[in-house]
Amino acid sequence: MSAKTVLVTGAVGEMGHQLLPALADAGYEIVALDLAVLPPDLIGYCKESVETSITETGRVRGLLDRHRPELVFHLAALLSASAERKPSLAHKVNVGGTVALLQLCQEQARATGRSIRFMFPSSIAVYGLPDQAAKEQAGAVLEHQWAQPTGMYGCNKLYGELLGTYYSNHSPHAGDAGIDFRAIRFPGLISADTVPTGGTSDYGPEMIHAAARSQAYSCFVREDSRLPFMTMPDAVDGFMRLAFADEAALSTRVYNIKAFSPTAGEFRDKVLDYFPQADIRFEPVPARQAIVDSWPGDVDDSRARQDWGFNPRHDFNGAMEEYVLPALKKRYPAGA
Ligand code: AKB
Repeated sequence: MSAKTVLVTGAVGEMGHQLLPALADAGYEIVALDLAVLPPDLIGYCKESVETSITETGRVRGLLDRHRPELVFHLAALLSASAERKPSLAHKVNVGGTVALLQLCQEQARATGRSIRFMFPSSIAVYGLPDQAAKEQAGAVLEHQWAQPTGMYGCNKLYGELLGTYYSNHSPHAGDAGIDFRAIRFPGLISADTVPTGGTSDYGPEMIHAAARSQAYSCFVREDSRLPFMTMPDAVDGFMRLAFADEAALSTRVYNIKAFSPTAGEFRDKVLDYFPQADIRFEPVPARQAIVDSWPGDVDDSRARQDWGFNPRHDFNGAMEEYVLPALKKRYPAGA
């Protein structure tokens, strides 16, 4: 049993591409699980990777039994847009997979006498603002406000938060080692290395990547639609910082974080600053617009800053100048 083993579920997703190198740099041996085959650039970080669904509890148990991880990053999930298209599958994966993994982790903690730190990527999707007026009036939403999701993904993630908090507070027998659950409600994430799929906040990164590839882009939300965002490096840095924070410093198990909150029109303007020829049109898709309108235009992340020193590197300008553009010029040398 390795002294420092981490299990990453959904390792092939957008966050996994940034998280696996960060965990390797932190000295962890990585066990990865995903439906998809791990690509060559990630497989080298792993001591074992398994192509399976998180709902295959027997295979997940086998991974845990073989490696006894002390840390889990549970990324496997269907995102918001996919969850609206396949609500039953979303519930099965996002809730069923999470419950099963929490139970397996609790069993392992009891058997080994060693607690497991369980990192859970929640989402701004857990918030539900009833209309545009309420969204504008709410401003930067605190963790205890407006947690009334209207989408399947938001319902799944809110229940995941509640379950993880329950398992952190309840061991089968008093004094047993158990689960140390910690969650972040991630905003829209901008990765220069991958293009998102299945999310509602995807319009931000999609717009940037389309411009870098000299492709026309039809934005599926209105120009005035506003959401909180951050870059993927800041998101992973924040997740790692929370994972290694002293438990005594945490005033809650669920935190907001973000870096900037532009409108889709401000995304367009920023993209045109760097890609003046970009062809960007706004053609709202009602079902996707409804989700964005129910999510907060901004979140208050003062608790994360106060409890464990969250401090993103990239503001909106920095996101483009320091992170996205240099990476896109390498990724799309012809178009960028
Ligand atoms: C989505 O758009 O579904 C995700 C999220 C904000 O959780 N990127």
